[in-house]
Amino acid sequence: MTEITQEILNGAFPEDFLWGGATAANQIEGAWDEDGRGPAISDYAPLWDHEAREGLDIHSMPPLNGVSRQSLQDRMEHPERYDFPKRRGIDFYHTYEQDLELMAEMGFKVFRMSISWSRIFPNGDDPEPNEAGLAFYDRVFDKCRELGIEPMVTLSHFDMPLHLGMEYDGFMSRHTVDAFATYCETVFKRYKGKVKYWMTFNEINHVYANLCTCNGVIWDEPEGGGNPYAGRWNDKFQAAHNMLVASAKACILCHQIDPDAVIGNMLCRLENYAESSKPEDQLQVLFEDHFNWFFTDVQAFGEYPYYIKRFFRDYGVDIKMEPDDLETLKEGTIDYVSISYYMTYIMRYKGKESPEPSGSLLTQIKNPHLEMTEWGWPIDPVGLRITLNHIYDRYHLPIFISENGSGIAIEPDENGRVHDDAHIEYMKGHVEQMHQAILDGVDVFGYAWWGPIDLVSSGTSEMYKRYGQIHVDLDDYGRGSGKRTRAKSFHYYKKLIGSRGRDL
Ligand code: BGP
Repeated sequence: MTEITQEILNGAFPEDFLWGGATAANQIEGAWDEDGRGPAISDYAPLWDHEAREGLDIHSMPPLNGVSRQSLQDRMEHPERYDFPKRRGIDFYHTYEQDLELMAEMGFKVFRMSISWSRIFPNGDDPEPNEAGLAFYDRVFDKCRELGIEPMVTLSHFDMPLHLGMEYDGFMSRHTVDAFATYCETVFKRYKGKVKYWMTFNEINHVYANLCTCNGVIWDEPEGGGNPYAGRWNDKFQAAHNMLVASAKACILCHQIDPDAVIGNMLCRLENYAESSKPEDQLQVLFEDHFNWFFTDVQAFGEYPYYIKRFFRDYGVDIKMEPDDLETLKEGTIDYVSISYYMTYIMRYKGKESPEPSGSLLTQIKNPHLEMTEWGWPIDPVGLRITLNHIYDRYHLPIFISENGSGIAIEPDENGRVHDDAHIEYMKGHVEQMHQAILDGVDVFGYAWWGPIDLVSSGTSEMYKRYGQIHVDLDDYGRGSGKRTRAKSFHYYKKLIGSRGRDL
């Protein structure tokens, strides 16, 4: 619980506040087949090329990273037809020292990153871990510690060993739950004392609805084409249940192995507004909220919430559980809540008495009061304050903002300078509102900007969608020197951290 001191009343953030940035292995590391790493599904995420994107209605994009078995097989058999930027990342596997030094120069207290599961277990379920993979993360954590940066580690961030997807349908199978638990046990033991903050599945609510690379569920395309992910609520919630059990097992193991460590969830937080004051629009907000809260409710309270039962009944969802699953969920609750927050959403009544989640994470209805990013994401700093209050009110757990930021298309000018004012504006607005939430009494203990160093977009595999305070000279096709440049926002964030948030 944050004590509201005079300093905080005067605009400062708590002294031990964790300022920093967030990344994911599959978006930065590259070195996809080095040192014994096994292939991951994310290695096969192709690039959305610009021309296709120009004429594209952003709302009609297929599910994030969703792959059918046929398209995955095509990618594996014909790699020459595709470009796979996630295989290259930004070469962090080789540049991590220099990159972390730049983050330390900005004053980072925390660096959120993920472990690539297939570096540790190349097939996901090998009898022994891969020592070279384990050693890589030792080097990264040691470097973080040397620089005074706390590593915060996501166990699974849109990433799954290919073998578990192809052979077991990922988290549709309990085999994957066991494999995940073994992987967690291995890394908790190995990095005990080096890593204090863990989190389980990145944006678990995102993963289940859109079935992306993280849960490994790969489905056949329906006869005559179409979206293999549409409907299928029973399968989706079966995989979701298995992931929730896997997440709870990770929490239990973490607490057993390292009592000094803490472990959280990661929720893609959707703050929903009603389009009008019509009661039905408010009802739609309630429905959507339930789907957004659902995963965190299970992870924080250790049980299935009341409202999901109606959805299960109406949509014929009948989850198969192992005898001790409910106990595992009860025992394996989280220590803190972590969220990604990018935007808010407008809800209009869909005319159904029973809720069905939209399955889309892009807002369908434009909010006339908000500006949008170049990628059509509404910018809503006040929404962050509202959302932090809602979360704290519901869970009474400390909150870490594990992602916030805005992607912009920006390149250095002729003098090599990167004038990314839009990043600064975005950060300023959100940090201001985060401070208001702290004054409201919300226990927020850290803030990680998404992509402090430019990285490959998870949604589109572009480099062109840049978030970084550190610009990386690489284009979507991996062309460029890879040179790192301090953008204008680098100096801004450094001043902000140095002044404990006072110098906005
Ligand atoms: C979140 C993911 C991140 C990240 C971010 C920005 O959903 O957890 O991995 O990529 O969104 O999205 P994008 O890369 O599509 O701009």
